[in-house]
Amino acid sequence: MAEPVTRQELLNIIENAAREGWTELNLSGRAITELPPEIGQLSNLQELGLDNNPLNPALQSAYNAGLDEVLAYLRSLEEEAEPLYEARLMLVGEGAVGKTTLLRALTGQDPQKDKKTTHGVSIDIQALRLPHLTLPKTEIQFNCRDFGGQEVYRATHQFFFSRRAIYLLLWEPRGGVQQQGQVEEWLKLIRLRVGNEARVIIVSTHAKTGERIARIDEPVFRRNFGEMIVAFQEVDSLVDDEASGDKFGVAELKWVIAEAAQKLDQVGIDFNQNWKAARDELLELGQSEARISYSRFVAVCREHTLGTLAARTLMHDRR
Ligand SMILES: Nc1nc2c(ncn2[C@@H]2O[C@H](COP(=O)(O)OP(=O)(O)O)[C@@H](O)[C@H]2O)c(=O)[nH]1
Ligand SMILES: [Mg+2]
Repeated sequence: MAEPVTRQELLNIIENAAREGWTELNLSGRAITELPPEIGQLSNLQELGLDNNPLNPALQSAYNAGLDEVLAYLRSLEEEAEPLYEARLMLVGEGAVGKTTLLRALTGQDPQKDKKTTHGVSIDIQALRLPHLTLPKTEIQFNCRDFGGQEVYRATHQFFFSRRAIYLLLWEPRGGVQQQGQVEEWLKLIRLRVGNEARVIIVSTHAKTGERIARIDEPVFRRNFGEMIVAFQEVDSLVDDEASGDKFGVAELKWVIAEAAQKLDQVGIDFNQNWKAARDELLELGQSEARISYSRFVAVCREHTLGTLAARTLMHDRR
């Protein structure tokens, strides 16, 4: 039996085949679920063997129908792939430093209206769209997570792991001298969970209350946490800023968030639109149902013709 083939090996084979004008390509029994769209470039190809592979259902049915169908399927994948400008925005910090209020200010909601207290197990997920700073007509969508109470400590493993995240680490300058130590603890926790590639914006709230008691030593933080720290920002989520129409410091914070997100490797890479559609449907289900059963998950993936590989990445991304 032939060896399983990696995506890179497949691309190398295709490159060879293109150069040498192969008319036949046998990839039977190579543990293939998806094919790179590049196969479509093999203009001399007359026979393609894909037997005994765990092909994704869409590819399998195309294969059953013949080579033309496979090529049409691969073309459709290329057409539907679109860059995805999306990131997570994680609001972390001690209780009552202003996470919920800032999230409301960022998303243009009245900060004090029907305020829900965020303690216990709640995680508030809100969408925030910011214009891309250099690409016209492009927005970055942020899925923001505001962790209520102690939940963040318990949920750490699931919720911290993300390569497409920006962290807003909030602290309250009125809170006294222990603030510096708490900010440091949070940075350590983030580094532990995410690694040095985590991107953190340190935000002090209550900037306009005139009661700044605590200071944090920015050079020390920069020295100890290096690249992780994107910026130090100040906001007051309850005070209007005439010039921007946002709350004080929030317009600038949005700018810093957008800029940091644009630099993330995972923002703006091509994503299959079926994947995105399935993900959005699952997110929606997640709003109304506490748990989504495995069979329901599979059903949604099938409906959007996702292969097993794509479904698996989706399962991770939902966390
Ligand atoms: N003046 C002022 N009050 C704030 C600010 N941010 C939060 N607050 C108030 O501080 C309290 C705690 O805020 P909250 O957002 O619930 O904190 P969380 O526990 O971190 O989510 C609330 O009464 C808010 O109205 C701010 O920037 N300025
Ligand atoms: Mg809160």
